[in-house]
Amino acid sequence: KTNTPTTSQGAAAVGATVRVGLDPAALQQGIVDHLRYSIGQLPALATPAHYYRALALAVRDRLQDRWIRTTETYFEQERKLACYLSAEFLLGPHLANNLLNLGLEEAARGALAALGQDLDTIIDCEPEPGLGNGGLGRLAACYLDSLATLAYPAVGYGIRYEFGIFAQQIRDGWQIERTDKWLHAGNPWEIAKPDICYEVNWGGHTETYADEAGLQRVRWVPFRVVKGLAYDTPIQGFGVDTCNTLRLWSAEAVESFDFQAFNTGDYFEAVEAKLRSETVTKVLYPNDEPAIGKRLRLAQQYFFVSCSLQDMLRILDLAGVPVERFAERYAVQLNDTHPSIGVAELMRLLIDERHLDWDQAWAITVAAFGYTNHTLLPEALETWSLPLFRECLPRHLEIIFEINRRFLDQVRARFPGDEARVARMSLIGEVGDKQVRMAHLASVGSHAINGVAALHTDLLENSVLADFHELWPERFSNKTNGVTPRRFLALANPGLRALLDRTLGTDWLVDLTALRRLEAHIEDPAFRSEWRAIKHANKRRLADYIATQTGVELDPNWLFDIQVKRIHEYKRQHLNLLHILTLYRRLKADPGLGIPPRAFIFGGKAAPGYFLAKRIIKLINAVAGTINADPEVNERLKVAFVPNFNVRNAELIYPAADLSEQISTAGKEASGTGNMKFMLNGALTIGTLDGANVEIREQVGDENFFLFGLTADEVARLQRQGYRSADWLDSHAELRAVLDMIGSGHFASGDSEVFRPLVENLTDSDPFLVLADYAAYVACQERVASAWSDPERWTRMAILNTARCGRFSSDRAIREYADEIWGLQPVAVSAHIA
Ligand code: 8GP
Repeated sequence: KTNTPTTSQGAAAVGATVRVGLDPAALQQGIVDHLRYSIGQLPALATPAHYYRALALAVRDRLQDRWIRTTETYFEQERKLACYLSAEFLLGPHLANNLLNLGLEEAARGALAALGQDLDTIIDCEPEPGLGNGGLGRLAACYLDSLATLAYPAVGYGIRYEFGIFAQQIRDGWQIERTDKWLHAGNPWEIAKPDICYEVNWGGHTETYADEAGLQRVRWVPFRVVKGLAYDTPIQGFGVDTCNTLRLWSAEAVESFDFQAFNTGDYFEAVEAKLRSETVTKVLYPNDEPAIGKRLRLAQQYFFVSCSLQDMLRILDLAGVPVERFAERYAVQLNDTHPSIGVAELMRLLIDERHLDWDQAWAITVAAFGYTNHTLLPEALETWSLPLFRECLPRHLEIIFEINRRFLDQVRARFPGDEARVARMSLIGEVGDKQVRMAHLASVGSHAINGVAALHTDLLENSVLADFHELWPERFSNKTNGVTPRRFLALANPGLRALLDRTLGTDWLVDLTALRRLEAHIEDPAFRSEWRAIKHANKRRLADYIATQTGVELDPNWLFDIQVKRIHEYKRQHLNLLHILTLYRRLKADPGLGIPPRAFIFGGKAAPGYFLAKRIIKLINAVAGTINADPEVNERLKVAFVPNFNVRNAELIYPAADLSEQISTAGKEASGTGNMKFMLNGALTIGTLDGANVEIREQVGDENFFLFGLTADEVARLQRQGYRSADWLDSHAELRAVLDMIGSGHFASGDSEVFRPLVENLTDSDPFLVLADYAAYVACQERVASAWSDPERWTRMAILNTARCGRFSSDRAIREYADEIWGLQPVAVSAHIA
């Protein structure tokens, strides 16, 4: 074969159609080519992991034209762009999701089959990008999916952590953390963009100088400079050509050697400085709620926010748009306070680097930013000690002082003489050591502030941000969370997806309210029995997974009662345990007791430094060990702890649930999103009036929701009056007996020490009112048992849960953000793909 220019052009042209063709033959060719040219693997020796990478690359090729066309369209049409700033994106595996969104599932299955491979095995080879802790990070991922599906111009900006959330192992009942080396075998989904790179300063001091026009300006002389490099991941919408970008920043040293140090002979100091720079994006902080106030965490936040804002300014320059129009072109959403340093950074960029005056810069900043709050827990509200902040970000502290001076003047003008209010609202807290209050910075610097469920927004307006609400009521609104039905129904529950498609058509995938039409089938016994068969198969699938992971065998005919989420006292996994132990004691006392058999399934990670949360995991496993091995009870009760709860196994867990445990202390869970994923898959909820549970109950009807417990108002009142957990103990012999049993070492081979801190926490202080809600919870679980004993009734209720979950689609939530906060219009993208 001669290698003349004509033949190689011809080959390129043929190659091009092969690269983008959506039929099985083209995809097969793509896989074979990548195996050979990108991976260099002999077909005879290729493992499923090799096929995974080859298929992923072939799928990415098929995203590429849409991706480029999408970027081009936004640029040409000069449209406003939503920039979602988040320190976490808990994406979960990409392959299956991209196949679904591109309509390529069957083609991929066929192409692999022709190569003697099985698609499901290949999908299982993908390491999970776990760049988030829990709710907030997963919400960001659902929102990216909806933004692309609804054709909104948007970019996600975040951090490319080299190590994501730790992998959890259970050893002897204890949580063990293992580093998550998700990039170990490379990441076929991302494209490095080494030319998109910014310098980020750190530390040092500021100086004033006069510019050419004699104007006084400020210069920041940093102690250190780090480079941020862009890595882009395509976010393909479902059933559209829109393919948006997730841009994650990775830190690099500016120079690989500090030559000064090198010349003076301190080679190790030079290399160490390089390592320090690159440490910035090394690892995700594994804390779910509490803020930690660590320097490296501030460095991460500032690093990714600075890169992102510099990127926005560069794109504006490329488009020839004057910087004065920044807020017409960008809506910048702060996913909690982690990116809130952006308020001061945009001011710095506009004033120090673009030479705008203060008022102009401030008007742009406030118009551009929106702030979403995700928690009311006081320990989660971010503050930075003033000395630390000054040392790291000296210029930003000056800017924050000036923002504060002007802001407090406004407060004084509005509320003359109210110095207590001024102190409460200040961006600088003066209680104890001085701190910078990031929620205040975010609130002052944003034109829109929102909570994530109706109750949460209400509480936000009346407690944590009450003063701000009084000053600017028009800035506040609620945006109840939502979840993507593509991943959490279509991908997670193929059986139900097929039934829905057959019964309703496929529009539910992009209009979740279409599920309402299921109600017409609720009285059809054949439909109900099909529904039950699907649930049964999902339970079988989960039982198999649990058996291989833990050795615990579960019977799919039992009630699957599931609580999966981060382990936290306010989420009250221990309340769930108290119920299990109540049943255990009752059964031991009366082996003939008529209770329906139940499998209690838990999953979730504890922050590595959270002592009580780790004890709760140990207790769950200890109880599981005792109960599962006891023939007197193990035909009615079993307990399993699924290790390493993550997006991948979540997709097995939600569809298998009969009962969803949403039992947080009222007023503590901002929204919850797991509650929505369970509902979507036809689980019934047992829950308190907390977070989005309130709205779930409204939608599904109170007769289809198991409600118990104190309300947020009652909780607050009780705590004001001085809650004494001992009072609850005195009146409940059964509760006392259960606590004594835990304390006695019954589940720990007689060791009475290991669970003492947990028991004493409940008997002495019980900060989350577990004991106060115990009796109501146990009584409510009896109503669950009685409903379960009528399978036809239960099935009707389950169908209604799915039918009425339309409100909880992330598509609905994103439309609300776009219309009410961002002023964003969808932009149709046409990829012109042959
Ligand atoms: C969570 C809330 O706890 C949860 O109720 C809500 O559904 C979710 O955010 C999404 O809005 N908060 C966090 O995940 C959180 O604060 N994480 C911080 C560690 C980042």
